[in-house]
Amino acid sequence: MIRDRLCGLWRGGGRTLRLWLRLYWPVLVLMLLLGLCLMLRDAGTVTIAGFAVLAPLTRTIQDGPHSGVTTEATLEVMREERSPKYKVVLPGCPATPPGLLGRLKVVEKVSVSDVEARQRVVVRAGGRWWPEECEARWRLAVIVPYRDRQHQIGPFLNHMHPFLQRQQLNYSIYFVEQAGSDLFNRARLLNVGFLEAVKEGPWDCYAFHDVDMLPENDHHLYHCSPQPRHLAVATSINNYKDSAKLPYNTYFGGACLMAEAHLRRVNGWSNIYWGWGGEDDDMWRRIKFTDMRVWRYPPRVARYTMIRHRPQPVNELRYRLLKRNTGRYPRDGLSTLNYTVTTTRLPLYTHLLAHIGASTDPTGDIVH
Ligand code: BGN
Repeated sequence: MIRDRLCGLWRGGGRTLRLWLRLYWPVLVLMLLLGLCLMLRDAGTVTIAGFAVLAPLTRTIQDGPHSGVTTEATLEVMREERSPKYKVVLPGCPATPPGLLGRLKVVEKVSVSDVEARQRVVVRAGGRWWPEECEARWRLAVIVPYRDRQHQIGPFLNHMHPFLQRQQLNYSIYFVEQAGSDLFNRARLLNVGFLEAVKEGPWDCYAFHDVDMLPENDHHLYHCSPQPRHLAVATSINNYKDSAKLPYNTYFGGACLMAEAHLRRVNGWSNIYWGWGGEDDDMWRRIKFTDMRVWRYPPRVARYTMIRHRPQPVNELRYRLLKRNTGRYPRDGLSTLNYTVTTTRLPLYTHLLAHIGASTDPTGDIVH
């Protein structure tokens, strides 16, 4: 009898369970799925954006805009984002950035602290920035050599940060200041900037940019090109004449853009040009000599304002050095440069104070 009762209860319970299951099975399935997702998330394989993440489309931070970056301010963010719990799914940025303005106004008088007030919230320490809404197409290091031009740093940052941001680049700005009072050696400073930036790379390309050259049109994209690119094609100082049409059509000064491979191929810039002039012409010849070609965008987009300043002492030796430059490049450039540098991360740029030797010091100055 007891057995019959127990069997009845069991059968009754079975009916209730079946009824319950028939009514609530979707809830059960959902709970099971939820549990599974939580387990996978803890194992580091499920990402943001809900469940609909396809494994082949995910890119870890190691490949993303923060890769290889070591600025102190970003270290904490990187540590957090590099943790295996996170993967970021971002679409690639469009080939033509959507927020470009076209013609721009250059503001020639603005202090660094004014720019900081506006840009500090978006730019990371050391002048680092990348778009949050998409994966940048290009990583760019902007290298700016200077000395005694403090008043031009404000206008440069004021112009270039928003310019590069509208172009959705993953970039950093390095100012390389020459220590001491010797003649200015722009090319050595560019080499120093390159070698220091490489350590924080990888960067796809490098803009070698004078502090007084400001682009007037943001359709002039600072995207890498298959060949070295001259940027400052039509400048205010030349009445915006197309440098390709000037009698002196090998002009490569003001600003240019090169990939790491381009620069390594020519062994960087020559170290032996002290004082104004000639080092950019030397680079033009290196490019030609190593079978590359200089590309330029049309002058209506590649327009630059040059902020006026006192002229620098010229390099009287430049014609002689240029005459002898053929074939010298393997013995004069990145491979022969000696320098020391002090690095400071400022809110809107990385400052490199470079000791690059003296013009009388023959280090690296092989002039055959
Ligand atoms: C050139 C200089 C360049 C300089 C431009 C600026 C020389 C060497 C002799 C050809 N070159 O004349 O270094 O960037 O002017 O306009 O002086």
